[in-house]
Amino acid sequence: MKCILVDLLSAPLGLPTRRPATASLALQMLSAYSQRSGFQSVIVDAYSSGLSVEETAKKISSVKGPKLLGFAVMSSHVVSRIESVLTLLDLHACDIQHVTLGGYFATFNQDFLLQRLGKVNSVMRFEVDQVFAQLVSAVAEGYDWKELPGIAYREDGKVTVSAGITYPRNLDELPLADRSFERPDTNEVYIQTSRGCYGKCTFCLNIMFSNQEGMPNWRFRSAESVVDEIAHLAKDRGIRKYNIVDENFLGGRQKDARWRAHRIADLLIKNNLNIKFSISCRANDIDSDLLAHLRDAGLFSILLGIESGSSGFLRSIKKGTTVDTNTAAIKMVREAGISLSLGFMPYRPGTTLDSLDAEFRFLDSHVRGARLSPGLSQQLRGQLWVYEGSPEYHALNQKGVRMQRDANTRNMFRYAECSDVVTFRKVNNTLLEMIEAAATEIANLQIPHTRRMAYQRALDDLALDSSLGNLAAFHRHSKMDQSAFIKHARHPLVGEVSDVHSLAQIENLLERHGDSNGD
Ligand code: B12
Ligand code: SF4
Repeated sequence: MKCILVDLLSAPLGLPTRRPATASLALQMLSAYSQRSGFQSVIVDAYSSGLSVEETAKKISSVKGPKLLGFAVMSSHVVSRIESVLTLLDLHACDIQHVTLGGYFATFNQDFLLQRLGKVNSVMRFEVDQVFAQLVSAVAEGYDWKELPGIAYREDGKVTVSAGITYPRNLDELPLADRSFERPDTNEVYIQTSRGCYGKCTFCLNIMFSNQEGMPNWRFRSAESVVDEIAHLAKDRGIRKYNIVDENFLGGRQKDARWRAHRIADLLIKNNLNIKFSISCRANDIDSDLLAHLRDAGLFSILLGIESGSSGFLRSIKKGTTVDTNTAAIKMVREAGISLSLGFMPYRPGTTLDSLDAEFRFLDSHVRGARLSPGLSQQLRGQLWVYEGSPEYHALNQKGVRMQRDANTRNMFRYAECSDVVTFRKVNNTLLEMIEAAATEIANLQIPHTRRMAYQRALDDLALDSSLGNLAAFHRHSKMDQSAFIKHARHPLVGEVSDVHSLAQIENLLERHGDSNGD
């Protein structure tokens, strides 16, 4: 029995998603586990290689012998593609004996998926590392896979979910990701060093996924295991850039978590690996010493869930940080010369023009001129997504906020917004999207890095200035004539960006408006 694991090309959700550097880490980990259990596996990485539905189906059918076919379902966007691939495949002729799905979206939407995709036999929920290998073995040997924990399937016309969830407690016991299907020229990979988070943010899907009763809410690999994997990839394959996918790399302020982070830095430096890596963490967990140590070991970018400049909102989402902690963290990251990525959501239930103004001003005061990745326009249009079943979803329900299932994403809910905000947002986001399009063009320019950074900062300033300017204009016009605002909202420079058709024009434009200052 072979397993074929497929990651399909997906369309982005509101935010631009570049094609990933490599195949899904989840599939690489499942592949490694099934190989350890004695099964061969093949990863069809349609997403990062840009394969069409037809090419994907062709590749699947070219694998010989009895097979179990698995699709990664990270978001709803791949569902119609999975449907198309399955329509093209004659499962019987291809000797595919079982089709399964797994991943974030699959975990919370088993009923929808099993009802819509008739050729799918099962949905594997939550972290299924060991259970996936057990499914492959059950299908190969013909024993009852429906007894496996956390598996959903159709029975008597209904969707049934088997009891239990098995989570790996000790991540060092998991086999290392199978990277044999990565393109040989890959210079950037995803890597996981921990799972879960001790936070209690009411909107967070990650903790609904990774934190289960009876399990520590943050599980981690040892520093030695992490650095051994990196050392192997750096020395044998020359890979220089590592995107650490952990929700919370630092894991908290307790001794063992901090010790691990320092130890990872020590080992990276001692091994002289000369790599770069990015992390996500909470603002209240960083300090200057740790940041400097990690930076010296190669840390180049941090994603901080700042979310807002309003203490009331931070309290309401149970962020567990204050505005002061957040601003101190931003300052430390800037001073350390590390690139900053912000989780920020000015648009949320209850947003008003005044709250937007306060949020934009927060960005103006604390991140203008910072080395941001991605650019500021994404923070200026950030939105709180309400996931079905999250504490935020229940809280809004209790408050009687009107919510509606989002047809596109399915497990997210839209909430009523004030009409002024809806109008403002529509116009301002259009302008911000134009800026993002210009930023994408600049990212592809063959120019020195420092020049690219200067351009990026100029666009960030532009995004901020336009948003603040538009908001002020909207305040002036909204009561009188909203259509006048829509017509006049264009910041002159943004108007120019939208007319830009060539890269040379972008260069000229930004030069005329000056490179930005900043750190
Ligand atoms: C890295 C990442 C990406 C990368 C993926 C690169 C790649 N080649 O895989 C990029 C940037 C491309 C990306 C894109 C998107 N992402 Co993303 N991403 C992540 C992130 C940070 C890590 C995922 C990861 O690798 N985890 C490590 C692996 C080992 O864990 P895992 O994926 O959970 O896999 C386990 C199980 O889920 C299961 N499993 C997973 N796949 C499969 C498949 C089968 C067959 C089986 C049986 C089991 C199984 O087994 C694995 C082992 O236990 C997560 C957040 C997080 N910290 O987890 C968000 C996250 C998964 N992404 C999310 C979203 C929304 C998106 C986008 C829609 C964003 C966009 N703007 O377009 C797209 C959709 C992509 C798609 N194909 O559908 C959401 C999903 C929310 C939801 N759907 O309910 C998350 C949770 C972030 C968030 N909190 O909002 N993403
Ligand atoms: S800090 Fe991040 S990962 Fe942790 S609970 Fe909050 S949103 Fe989720």
